[in-house]
Amino acid sequence: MRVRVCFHNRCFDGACSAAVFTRFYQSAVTPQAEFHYRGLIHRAGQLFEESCFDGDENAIVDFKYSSSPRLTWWFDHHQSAFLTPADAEHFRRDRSGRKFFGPEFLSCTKFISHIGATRFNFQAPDLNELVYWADLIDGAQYADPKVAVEMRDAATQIALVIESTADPAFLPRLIPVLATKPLAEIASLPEIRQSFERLYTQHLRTMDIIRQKAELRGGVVFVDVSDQDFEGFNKFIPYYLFPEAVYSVALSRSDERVKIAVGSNPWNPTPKNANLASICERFGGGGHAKVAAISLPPNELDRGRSVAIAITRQLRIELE
Ligand SMILES: [Mn+2]
Repeated sequence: MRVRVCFHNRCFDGACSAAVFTRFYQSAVTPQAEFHYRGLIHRAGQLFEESCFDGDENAIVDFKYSSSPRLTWWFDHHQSAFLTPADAEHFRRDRSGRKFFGPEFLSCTKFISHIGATRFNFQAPDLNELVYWADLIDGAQYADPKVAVEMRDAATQIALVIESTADPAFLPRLIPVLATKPLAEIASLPEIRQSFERLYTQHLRTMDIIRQKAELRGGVVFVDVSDQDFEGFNKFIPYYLFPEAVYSVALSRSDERVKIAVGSNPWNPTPKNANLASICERFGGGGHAKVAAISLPPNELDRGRSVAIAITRQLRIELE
């Protein structure tokens, strides 16, 4: 039995979902299966090619639904799991008992382990640690920004490596390890250790730059790093450096886009009434009420900067 597992690429929850699904399948269906993993990314237009589903069984975890008749298992927890109303309808009509949607779950990893336990009598107490951390990381439920920014825990170190990998063979190699070994042991593997150290050095450098460039005023921290050669950065850095910040607005630029990231500080108790998704939608972006973003073409830096400044001003007024 050849099982193809497609998972959300470069995402801790995506990789952990594939690991938990593997153990679930071995326990609930057959231990004699051969697993093949493939990471999927969000992109415009068609998400899946039919050739993705080349197993005797084909699963998708932590990623959008596909109405392909070749898809036999599906687990997702994203609000936007269905690309079209036709896909949602196709799922609604499914009677296989093998496709599951849990938008109330913070992580797909926890969702798979929950469905496994409640419907298939699947138990794997050695995976509790993995499930716990996937929920914490994917749900951004950290007790304080130190856990997310200082990355002293094995899980957060592995997450940094997973999120930054450019090697398509890395996660297919790591998933069976996540499925069977404790996180501390995985974090100390030379391949993980070395990548983490390199990435963490970069992360510290990024933090220095943000510290120098950030402007905190009226409860909003504004960061313009568009002259730097890094695009995204750990979104908790501004709150780690500036706990008084209620909101953050960051302008960055890469070869692909100019990005304005807008977020709110989950550890600052000040009431937050702004809906950041609605604010970003006005400029062609979107997201969630508490974290949202706008992407512009890479040649529109000036417009990006004026949008970022306008949003910063609006949020400061909101807090007055
Ligand atoms: Mn997820």
